[in-house]
Amino acid sequence: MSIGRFIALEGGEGAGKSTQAKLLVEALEARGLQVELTREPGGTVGAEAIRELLLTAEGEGWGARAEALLFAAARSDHVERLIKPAIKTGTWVICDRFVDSSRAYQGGAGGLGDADIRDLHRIGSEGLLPDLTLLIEVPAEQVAKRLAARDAGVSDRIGGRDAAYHAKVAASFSRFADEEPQRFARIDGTGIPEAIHQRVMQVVDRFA
Ligand code: T5A
Repeated sequence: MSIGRFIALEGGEGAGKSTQAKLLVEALEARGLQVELTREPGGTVGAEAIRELLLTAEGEGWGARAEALLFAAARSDHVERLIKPAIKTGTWVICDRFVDSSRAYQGGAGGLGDADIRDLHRIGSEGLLPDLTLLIEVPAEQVAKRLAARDAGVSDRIGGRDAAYHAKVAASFSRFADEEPQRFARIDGTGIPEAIHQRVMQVVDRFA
């Protein structure tokens, strides 16, 4: 049995990650591959419960450190119960966000720094990294239009943070892609979903 691959999609709010993840899964399944689509925070029963605590539960919210720990705890469960077992049995895992989101949001925009987030990831998930990380990049003004059309001004606790926070998230992702070109591929996220999907498949075909 061949070993599976682990591909993460990353980017800011509304960049089109979920849309592209679904199209990627369909394309890989059409090739006869076994594929698991999952997301973060979430993917397992426990991690989905933590997602609720992080994004939508009523209450005063979390401090920066508690927030980072909760993301790391959710990821730990997701990695142990779903991602690693799937890869071992030859499944391709397509994950909508992974540790680079914690690095960009909690580490970069939230101010905790990259070293602490990496430490949490080492402790929680033995430092597992995707084989390939697709960074979908869309100018902020285009994303704002997409999200206004979809959400009518209602966003979750982290999505609703101000433009300066999200600009720091985008700058962090961009820096990660520059620093690790062997793992990251930048995808131009503008245009219609099918055109972006073609760009994704060009990268995946080179990698596979
Ligand atoms: N978070 C997450 C952290 O802070 N740290 C972490 O470690 C992790 C894992 C997750 C939140 O948690 C934070 C980040 C987030 O704030 P989420 O709901 O999963 O919450 O948030 P997003 O990942 O941002 O999900 P979104 O659904 O908002 O964005 P996507 O998946 O990038 O975008 P998608 O595909 O759903 O598309 C958004 C809208 O645009 C349309 C879609 O139909 C949809 O309406 N669209 C397009 N429109 C025009 N042209 C295109 N090419 C389009 N592609 C999609």
